[in-house]
Amino acid sequence: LSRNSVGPSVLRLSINQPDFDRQFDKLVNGRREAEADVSAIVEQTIRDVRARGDVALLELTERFDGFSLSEQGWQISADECKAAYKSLAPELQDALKLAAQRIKAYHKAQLPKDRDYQDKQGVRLGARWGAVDAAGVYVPGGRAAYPSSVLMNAIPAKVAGVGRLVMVTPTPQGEVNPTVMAAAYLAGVDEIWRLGGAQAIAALAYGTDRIAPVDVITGPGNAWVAEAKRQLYGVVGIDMVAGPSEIVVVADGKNKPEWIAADLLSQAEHDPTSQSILFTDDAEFADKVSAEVDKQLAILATTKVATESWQSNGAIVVVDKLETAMPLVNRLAAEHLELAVDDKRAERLFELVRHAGSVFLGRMTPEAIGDYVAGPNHVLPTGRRARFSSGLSVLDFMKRTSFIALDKKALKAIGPAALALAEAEGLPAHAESVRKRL
Ligand code: HSO
Ligand code: ZN
Repeated sequence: LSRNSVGPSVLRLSINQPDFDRQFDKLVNGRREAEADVSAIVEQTIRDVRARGDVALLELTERFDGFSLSEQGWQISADECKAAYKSLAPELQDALKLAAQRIKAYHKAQLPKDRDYQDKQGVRLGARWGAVDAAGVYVPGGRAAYPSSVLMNAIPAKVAGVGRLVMVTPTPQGEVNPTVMAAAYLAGVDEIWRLGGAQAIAALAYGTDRIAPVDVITGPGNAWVAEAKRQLYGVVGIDMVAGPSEIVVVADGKNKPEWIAADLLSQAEHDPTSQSILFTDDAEFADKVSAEVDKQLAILATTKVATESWQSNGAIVVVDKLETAMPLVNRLAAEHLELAVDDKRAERLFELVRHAGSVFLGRMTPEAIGDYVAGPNHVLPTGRRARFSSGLSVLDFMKRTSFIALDKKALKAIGPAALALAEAEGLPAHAESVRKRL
C-alpha cells in the first residue's frame, strides 16, 4: 500500500477521492500473513515424530527449547497448576475466575439440541450431538502466551463434554508462565506436556508411547504450528488457522478521540502485522483520533509493535455517512467490529453488518472486554475469513450423528424411489436390499 503522507503517519482515505475504489481494494486485498515457506521442514518434523515418537520429541525439545524432558519432566502436574493459581495476587485470581465463569456460562448456552422427529411419511429422523473423546490445546510460549486464550480454548472443550483435555506448551529453558498454569487449572485441563512447535502437534495427532492421541487440536501458534495443523488436518480435526488480529471501528464525531485511539491500539499492540481501521463521517474527528493515536503511541510500553502495525497496516477512512461505510466494512469482514455510536444507531448499523467475527455495540463496549471477560470466544476468524467462518465454539469439539428409523409403512412410502435411483446408478445390491423388504 502506498502510505500517502497527509499529515500523520497513517493511511488516510476519503470516499470522495477519485481513486478511492482502487485504494480501498488495496486495503481489502493487502496480504498481511507472511507465507514463510516452512512446509518442507514441518513435513520432515511430522515424519520424524511419527517414526521415532518420544525419542524425536526429546531431541527436538533439547534442540529448540534448550532443556531435557527426561531430566526436567515431560509434564506439568495438576498440583503445580493449582500451586501457580494460589500464588497469584488475589485480584488476578478473581479476574481469572470471573472470566472463566462468564466464558463457561456463554458456551453452555451454546450447546446444540438433539433432534428426533417423525415426518409425514412416517419416517423417524434425527441427529444426536456428542463430544470428541480427546482434544488438544496448543498454548504458545513467550510473548504470545495468553492465559485468556487458555480459557477461551479449554473451557468450550470441557463444556462440550470432552473427556480428556490435553494442553501442550513449549517451556524454553524449562520455564513456565504461572498465569498460564493457573488458567489451565481453572479451565480443568487434564494433562499438560512441555512440548511446542510442529513436534507437539504431530505428537497430539499421532500419539507416541507416552502421549495418547487426540481427536481435535485447537489454539494459536507460530508459522510452524499453523503449518503442522494444516498438514495434519484430516488425521485430526482443527480449528481455523488464525492470522494476525484486526479491528474495525465505526465511530461518529461525538466519541472521545482518546477512547477510540486506545481501541485502535488495543489490537495494533498484538503484532506488527495486526490491522486497525477507523471509519468515521467526521474529518475533524479523524484528525483528532490520528493525533491522539500518535500521542498514545509515544507512551505505550508496546510502542514498537503497535507503531509498526499502525503505520504499515492502519487506516482512517472518512465517509459521508456511517451507513455508507457498512458495505466497505462488510468487505473487510474483520475479526472485531466496534460500532461506537449511540445505542439506537448502533442497532441500526448492526442490521447492516453481514460479515464480522464479533461485533461490539455502543460507546461503552471496548473490544478488550470481549478479549477477556464478556463470554463469547475471542478466537475469531481473521484475514476476511468471517465471510465463511465463525469464532471457536463448543461445536468445534463436537460432532453430530444422524439417524434414520423406518417401519414397514414408511419403507413402502419412500423405498421405491430409492430402488429406482439405485437402478439408475447401476448398483443392483443397493436395489435388492430395498426390494427384498418391500
Ligand atoms: N484479541 C486477541 C485475543 C487476546 N487479546 C488475548 C488479549 N489477549 C484475539 O484477536
Ligand atoms: Zn486482544
